[in-house]
Amino acid sequence: MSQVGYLPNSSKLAIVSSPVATHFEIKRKIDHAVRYEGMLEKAKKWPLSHESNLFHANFGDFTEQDEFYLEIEGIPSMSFTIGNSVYVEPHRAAIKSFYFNRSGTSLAPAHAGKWARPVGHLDEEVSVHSSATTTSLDSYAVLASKKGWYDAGDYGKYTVNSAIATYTLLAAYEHNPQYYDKLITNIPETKNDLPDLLDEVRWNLDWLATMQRYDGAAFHKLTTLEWPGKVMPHEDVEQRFVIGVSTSASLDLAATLAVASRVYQEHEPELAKQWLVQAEKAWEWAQQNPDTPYIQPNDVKSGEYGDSTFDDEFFWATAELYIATENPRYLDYLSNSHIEFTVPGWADVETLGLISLLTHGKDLLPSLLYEKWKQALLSLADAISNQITTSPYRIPMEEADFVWGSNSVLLNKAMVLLTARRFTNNNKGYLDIVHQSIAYIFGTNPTGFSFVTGIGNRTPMSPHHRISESDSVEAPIPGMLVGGPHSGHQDKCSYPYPMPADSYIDNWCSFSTNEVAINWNAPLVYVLGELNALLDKRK
Ligand code: 9MR
Repeated sequence: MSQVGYLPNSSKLAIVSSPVATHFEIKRKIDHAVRYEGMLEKAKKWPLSHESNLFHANFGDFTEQDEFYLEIEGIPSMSFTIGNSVYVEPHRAAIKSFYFNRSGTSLAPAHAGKWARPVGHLDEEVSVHSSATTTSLDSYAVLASKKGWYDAGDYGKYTVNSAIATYTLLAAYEHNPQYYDKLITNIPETKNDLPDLLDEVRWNLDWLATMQRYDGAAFHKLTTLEWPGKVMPHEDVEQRFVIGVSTSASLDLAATLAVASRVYQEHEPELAKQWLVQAEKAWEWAQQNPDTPYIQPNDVKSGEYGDSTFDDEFFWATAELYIATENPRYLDYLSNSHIEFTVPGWADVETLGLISLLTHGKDLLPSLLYEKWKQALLSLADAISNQITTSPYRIPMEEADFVWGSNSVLLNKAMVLLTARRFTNNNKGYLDIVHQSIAYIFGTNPTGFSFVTGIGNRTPMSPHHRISESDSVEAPIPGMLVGGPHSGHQDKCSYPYPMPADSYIDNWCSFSTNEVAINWNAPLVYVLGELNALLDKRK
């Protein structure tokens, strides 16, 4: 069951294994009155999980709002809530987790409670690694590259991953500004004029803007040479470096700063202008250097975010720059592109550009092109929708989706469905799949875990997250989505259930299933925010 509960008008499915009974009852917690009854239905076997005897208790048409429990003979009863605000706190916590992962600042008890901590990684004097030097910028140079969010369980700051995470949060804002204008997350900037989500994202944009070399290229990442120890930020005092430059980082920086220039235009016009200049400079650099992959130097151990195809980054950056400038040279490029649109991920970003073009481009694009791209988004959404029949959980997840960070694959699919919903009358179909996907994330999955720290009654307690592991607080930082099941087992931990959808353990050891990352949390924010905002509009 979903451990956070269900929206009244959403699909609702409990999945139970090997019941002796044939029917189920839903009882109200306060007086044990039976409020709903139904027959259990045999669910198909999922080849990606060991569970073989699964049954559905489908109560989608039960819309009463209260606290309930599901009762099935021979199985411990399961409590749940139905209410319009079940996603409000999870959503706020998912945003707040970015604050908890800020680099270069102390967190005060007033904002961080028991997770208050001293400042670490000021990054006022970062070295330039030999992989990023030029004749004008040698390895004796030091740069300031302050602020930003830690990428994940490590303390690195990576341009490529930061870009998609930042875009996704800005898209959340752009698609529902009225909703986010009111949303308070209790951060140091809460009292200023900017909405809290934009304050949070600004923390990372200020850093991202420093990741541009004087010639326009973007540094690929900022990390230590080795992985940091299992220590708090202020205890990790190894020298940090900007490392490598790449076509992907440069175009991702271009795209993200172009998006930022339109979102912050009204609040910060000067900054918006500067970001746009930087974005065009990064795009120019990529034109001159269209095939510069990041190659991990021998003395560097931190994450790679390596990529070798850049058509998608070109499409994304060009789309955002066209929206920002309306310069026909960008439109020429887009009109001649034959790119295929896929589920977004850090290495596949063309669909982010598509979403922006459809959201902002109606009056900027020739109508034929606009229609063609609209159809492309709907085709992608329909292809995703067709995948739900493969699993008893009715989620669009196939074997190839169980990669490192599988939970984010599902949420990025949900984000595609929610954006497609805006351009079609298919309201119910896409939404049902999104609700099922959220229920999977919050516990309706073969592991029985809600995959978000602190949200639910069985949640990750030992995520691969250095702060949570090395502070003295038992509970991890709340609101963080773990990567989720997959059978790569790169960490060589011991997995009792090795099949792809079962392969998850709640252990620090498991960096391939139990790490957290900003690009995984961002679509969680997007999806919960969109569902909350839809309800808000109906009030
Ligand atoms: O999310 C990344 C995943 O797609 C890759 O398969 C994996 C191995 O290269 O790396 C993941 O990203 C990690 C990054 O390299 C360093 N910070 C932690 C990230 C999450 O595990």
